[in-house]
Amino acid sequence: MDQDENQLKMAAAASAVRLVRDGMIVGLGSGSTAALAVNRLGERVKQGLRILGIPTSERTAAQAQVLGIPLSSLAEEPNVDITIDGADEVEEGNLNLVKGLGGALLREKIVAGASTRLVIIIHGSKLVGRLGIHQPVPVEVVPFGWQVTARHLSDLGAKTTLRRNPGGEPFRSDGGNYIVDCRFESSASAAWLARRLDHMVGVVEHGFFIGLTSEVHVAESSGVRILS
Ligand code: DER
Repeated sequence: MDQDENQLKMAAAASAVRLVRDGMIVGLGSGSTAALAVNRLGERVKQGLRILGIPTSERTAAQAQVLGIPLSSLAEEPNVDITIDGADEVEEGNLNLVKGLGGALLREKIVAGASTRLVIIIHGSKLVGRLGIHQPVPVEVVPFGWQVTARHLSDLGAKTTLRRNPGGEPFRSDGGNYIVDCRFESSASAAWLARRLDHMVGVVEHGFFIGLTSEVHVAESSGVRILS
């Protein structure tokens, strides 16, 4: 990552973390931009901020523990005040998202859905006119019969690739599932595709986040713009 991009990610992260107040239950996102927000929250906790974090991945949980951020779970705290997370693409106009290139989409979506306020932090190049054109849409699938599920995804118009680790074995999510990255070449809308994926057998969850976002903090060289 170049220095400029990192600076932008830090600016977006800092802008969102300013919204966190004493006593809040805070969803902790996953990915490199969310990790910068977790770092900033860790600094504020050291200065006396009292929060409980709900991590969206094992990696984020480990990071928060090292930083001394007290953690809880949705079992104990089912109502999350604010979640700060990154995104792979944000559609201008409706703030629908594609998430999951980091592989944590299922827990991210569960925490997002339990949150009063979902704040997305990105740099400007992630704003798009239409979702799924530049990045594939990650779809988390049950390993059993994944080839059949991939065929259903192809029938929906996707060019599918099973995500693999550098060693060649299939990538597994924190939940032990596979991820099929889908490039949709049809002109179908994200909302329509999301509804079809919601009902596809073998699909655990997909990376379209429709109607969940409260606001997006977009860092650009001119400053941080807030879209809501
Ligand atoms: O949702 C995700 O998995 C994403 O990859 C996301 O949070 C963005 O990650 P990034 O900040 O590392 O680009």
